Amino acid sequence: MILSSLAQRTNFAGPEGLSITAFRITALAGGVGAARFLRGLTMATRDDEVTVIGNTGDDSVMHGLHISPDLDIVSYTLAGIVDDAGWGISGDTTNALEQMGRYGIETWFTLKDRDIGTHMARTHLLAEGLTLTEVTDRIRTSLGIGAQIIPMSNDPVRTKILTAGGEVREFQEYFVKLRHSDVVAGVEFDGAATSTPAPGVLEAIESAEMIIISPSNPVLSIGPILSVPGIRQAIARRRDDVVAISPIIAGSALKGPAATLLPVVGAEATAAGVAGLYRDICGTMVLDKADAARAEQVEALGMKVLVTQTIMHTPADAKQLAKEILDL
Ligand code: FO1
Repeated sequence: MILSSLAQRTNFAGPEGLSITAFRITALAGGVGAARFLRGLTMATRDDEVTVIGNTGDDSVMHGLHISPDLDIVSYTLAGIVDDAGWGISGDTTNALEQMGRYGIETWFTLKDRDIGTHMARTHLLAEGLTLTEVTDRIRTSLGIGAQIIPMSNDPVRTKILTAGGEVREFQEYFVKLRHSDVVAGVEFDGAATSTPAPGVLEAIESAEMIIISPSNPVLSIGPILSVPGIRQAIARRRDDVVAISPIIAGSALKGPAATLLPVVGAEATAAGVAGLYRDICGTMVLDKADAARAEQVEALGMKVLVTQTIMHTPADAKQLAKEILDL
């Protein structure tokens, strides 16, 4: 059975007096795909029952500012202020960046004005001695978000891309500047070996009724979270209560380089390949209808399978997907 204890659920009066059952859910999340799913999840259950463990492998210092792209993407999305691009703030302007460009400074990473405010605040608070956990919580509460959002670690873990040409790239250089055009020979998580999970991460995994691995890039987004010593082991102990949504549909990712990176870590570029990477930590895989024929292959790995529509065109689609997962 997927849910460890029905007794842990709490009932509360929802809109129009409906009684809704809330679940304590912990979700592992990367950027845009995860955030869209999480918006649906917080609509399908109570947002204060959701804890998000966010990837910080993409973090970077740009122009002296500490950027945490995946934490911000999740925060802006759950706050309802995210831009249509999936990152940044809707309606934001580029005055500061244009001014920097006049001084000959590289502007390939589009930091817009209000978004810069977030990065200035984060950098300022970190310099004052707050941890990334505390800063992320300040941003989340200030934006009126009910879900908990915690970084995977307060220690610097940085994703590095090793190219077939022998270069080592910073993540955002590979992802944004070069539009993930490199042939990738390997992916490393610098600092992971000596990092520790941020406060609350292991507790959120241990106490959740269900743990969801969002439809994020398994190599670049979920990989760094699992590289923090102790996290993968803690999730493996909850395997029966873990559900992962494949970000690969019919052999392709909706966004980003997930399909080309799976073979780099020895996995097939299919939903079954994703399942293979998660087989030790995940009891149930959610496949898109387009991959129904892969269900048997995934079941052969000892996993249960839910086949449904996983493409989220609208928040209502995301809510429906979340509801089907909660109904498991
Ligand atoms: N993604 C882009 O494709 N181009 C950008 O210029 C860009 C700027 C940016 C600024 C702040 C931020 O928080 C995110 C930003 N992203 C941008 C998204 C980000 O690079 C990636 O989507 C994530 O790192 C991968 O999840």
